[in-house]
Amino acid sequence: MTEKPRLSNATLHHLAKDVELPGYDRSLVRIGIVHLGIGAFHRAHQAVYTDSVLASGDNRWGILGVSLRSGETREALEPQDGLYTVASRDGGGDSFRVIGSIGKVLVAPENPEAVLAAMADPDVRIVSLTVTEKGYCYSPATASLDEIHTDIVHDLANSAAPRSAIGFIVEALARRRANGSEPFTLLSCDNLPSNGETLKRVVTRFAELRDPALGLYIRDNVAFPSTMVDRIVPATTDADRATVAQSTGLSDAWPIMTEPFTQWVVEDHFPSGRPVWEKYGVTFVDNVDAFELMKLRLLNGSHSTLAYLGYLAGHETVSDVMRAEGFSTLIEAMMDEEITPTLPPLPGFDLVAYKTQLRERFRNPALRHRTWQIAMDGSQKLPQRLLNTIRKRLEQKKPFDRLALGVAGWMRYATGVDENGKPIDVRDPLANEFKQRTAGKRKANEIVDVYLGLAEVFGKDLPKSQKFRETVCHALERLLKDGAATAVVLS
Ligand code: CS2
Repeated sequence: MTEKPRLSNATLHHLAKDVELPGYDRSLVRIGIVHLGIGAFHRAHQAVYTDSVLASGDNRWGILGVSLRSGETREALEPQDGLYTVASRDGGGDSFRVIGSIGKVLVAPENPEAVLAAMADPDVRIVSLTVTEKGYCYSPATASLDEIHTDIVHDLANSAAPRSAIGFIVEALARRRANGSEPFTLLSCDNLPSNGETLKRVVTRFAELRDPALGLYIRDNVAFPSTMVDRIVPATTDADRATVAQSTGLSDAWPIMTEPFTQWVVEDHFPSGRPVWEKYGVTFVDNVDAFELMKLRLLNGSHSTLAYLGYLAGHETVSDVMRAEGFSTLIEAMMDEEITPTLPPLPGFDLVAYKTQLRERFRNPALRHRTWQIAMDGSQKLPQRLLNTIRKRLEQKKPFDRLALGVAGWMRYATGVDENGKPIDVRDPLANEFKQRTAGKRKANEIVDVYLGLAEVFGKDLPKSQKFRETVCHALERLLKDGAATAVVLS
């Protein structure tokens, strides 16, 4: 195969005819949004909606992306003038769209001052975030700032050269306040319940620790709308790069592979203005909580369960897991019998169709979404995906055996050794802790006790619940005795 020219402003005319293009003059676009955490998810989701707004002629909402860790995204996108391809795939085929909404990418550790200067620019009206659960530097069980987190300790002592998203936000807001410019609106797009409120809690606390007056100013003057975001975005592979080059005619160092489905529900509280995202499919509501709980519990709760049990049963991708015996039945019963009765009502919303569609999305044969990818950071994900649902079931005095099997699957996975005795590459801020604490433990009750000692994950209540302990122990016993594949079939 001959090497295709690289995607850039100058090569757009080489693109295959059916590729959708940013149909606007990119040189006229001004930066109005700074996005922290410019990973694949943002580029598959918010940046696509914003591209449509720019194409409508409103050029105030260009995005400046910030990587808080490595320079990989900048290295991929800079030679491409910020352009990249989004491939939407399902069994019916692929469609390709080149997105132009990202104007520039900064790498925070290289030049924190440049990031702060961008965030302090009065033209910037929104700072959005996809920094993953651990980027909030909080304790997952309580969702309040982890005041002894190394990045938080560092940022409190070095306000002009922060490392964490929280440190950047507070310093930028302090500068805007000192300059007399309006604060920006903060838009959390991570999978956390009441993500706006959570962000407000950690940001305000951090500011208060710096200066109580700044904490009060932020509490009273900055908007933190909550959002529910949804699109499944597997990590890009070299095979994906080859498909994109072949199909579009241009090579792209970091295209995004995703599904056709996309959803964004946002609380409409943007005192400094916002793009007309509603024209392009975004739903604006007064309160997003019911949508967020529905998505976190049904989609992400099922996803994590499929990931841990599926990985242990030897499956590489979610669609492989959905095809294996017993998994689809398990997930359907878990959704209908154990999760749905915990959800607040959403009048007029067709929950049955939503759940059917979710399972179809998990089955999408064109997406290679690895169980290992979803299994990452379980300690940060479990509370909102499975444990809060279980809390509700305990309150209702109803069974939760399938949810408990998901939790036991995580415990088994996080020991770091698979069912064939091979090591698992567990990615989690607490990975070493799991390994050390579970080493040499063989019995289900001993392993469960070790995990229940992690108050930052299980809180203070669950370890005290006899019912919780027993149900998880029973599930883990089955996993240890029969293996995940059989335990799922028998569940
Ligand atoms: C997944 C999510 O990786 C994970 O943990 O469950 O990223 C999921 O694909 C998205 O939330 C879908 O919107």
